[in-house]
Amino acid sequence: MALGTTLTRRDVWQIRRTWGDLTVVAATVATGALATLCGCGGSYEVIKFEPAQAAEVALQTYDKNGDGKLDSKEVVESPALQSSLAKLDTNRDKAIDAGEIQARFEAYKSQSELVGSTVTVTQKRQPLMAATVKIESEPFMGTDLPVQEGTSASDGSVSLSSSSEKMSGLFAPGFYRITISSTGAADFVTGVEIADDLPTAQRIVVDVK
Ligand SMILES: [Ca+2]
Ligand SMILES: [Ca+2]
Repeated sequence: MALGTTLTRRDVWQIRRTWGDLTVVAATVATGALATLCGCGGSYEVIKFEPAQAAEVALQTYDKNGDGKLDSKEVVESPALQSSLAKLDTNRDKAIDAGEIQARFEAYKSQSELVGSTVTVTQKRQPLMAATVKIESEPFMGTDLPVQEGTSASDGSVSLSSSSEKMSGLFAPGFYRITISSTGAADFVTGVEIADDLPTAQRIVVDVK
């Protein structure tokens, strides 16, 4: 089925349709947030992608000097990887290699299939109203995940909606690019890794410069 259609208890959530070496897993909806937003509950099947392939695509995309790792200059092209460099860099060589990216995608396998995240926009630490927010998966995660968008309220909070209504505010674990647009200012772009084991990524606060 296509994303965006009405989900029923037995529907297959085909988050990944075109990625190679697809693995189908049965996922139990674990988060209360998801159950609430769906008005449902129970089990879904989620198609996940192959961690090694996501890592390989990331390297192919950003490793301009071909040394097999992404240094601080190369990751500028991927705001989410840039924001996660220190955390991903487990061997402390100040760069991200395919194995380090793959390890994160492997870790998601034991985490929730979808993670609920909220976004608040501030400017100089004060709530920024009427800013538009777009959150999209980084290209190495494929093109099937829906874009999430919203506009900040007077308290800076953003109610996200997605082309797949049932996924509004819910994210497959991974790396996301956030673009904030507000009147009279250039777009502000940043990135985030969203995952179960990153509580701060579930309450994203973007302070626009
Ligand atoms: Ca490199
Ligand atoms: Ca490293």
